[in-house]
Amino acid sequence: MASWRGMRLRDALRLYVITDRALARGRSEREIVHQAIAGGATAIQLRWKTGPLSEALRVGRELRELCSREGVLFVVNDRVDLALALDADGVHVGVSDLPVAETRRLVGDQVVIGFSPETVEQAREAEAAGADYLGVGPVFPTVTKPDAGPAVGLEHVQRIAAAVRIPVVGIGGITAENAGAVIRAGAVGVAVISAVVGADDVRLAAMQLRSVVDAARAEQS
Ligand code: 3NM
Repeated sequence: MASWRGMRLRDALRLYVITDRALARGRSEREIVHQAIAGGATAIQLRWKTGPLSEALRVGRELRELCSREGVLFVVNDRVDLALALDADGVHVGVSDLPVAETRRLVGDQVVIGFSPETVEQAREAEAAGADYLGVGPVFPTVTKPDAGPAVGLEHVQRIAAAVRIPVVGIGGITAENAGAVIRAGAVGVAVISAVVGADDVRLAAMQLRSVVDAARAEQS
């Protein structure tokens, strides 16, 4: 598979669904991701915060296979080692992970690097260091990531999107009701956990979000 870096990344970031075992109500990551892709998810992120890495590797292999089969971008959160072991398409790092430049040195020039900046300055630095996209949030209040801090709002998405050339996705508290506003603020897509992973019907939730994002993107172009 050719690298996802470059122009096709903008389309791959439209609906970015992040796994969370605690919100899945007993459903496996594989089941959630299968349904999310069926509903139109364009990117999947394995987010593994607790539990043995051997289990992350097992689950990651399942998701890697599903994403490859469906032509969906597969990203690993935080862990460069896990991303490499899984032959992931991308790795997503934050301000307390390995810096973007070191991550780029480790993963080579084919792997997509996502970064979560807190400031416009960090966004510019990450772009210069080789990040391919930025995750900006929490756009709206969220209880899913207690340490994410207060909501930064749509204006912050707008400021960062205007300051860089790489694509931006909004994250945090995003639902089908507010996703259009995130796109209109300059994001190419939305990253969600609870709106999809926590939904009764994961496929339907993904379909609804995807159609809102696509409609808002069509308005912008
Ligand atoms: N990162 P939900 S907010 C994983 O602001 C994550 O960087 C955030 O979950 C950030 O869609 C967040 O349920 C949680 O609000 C997103």
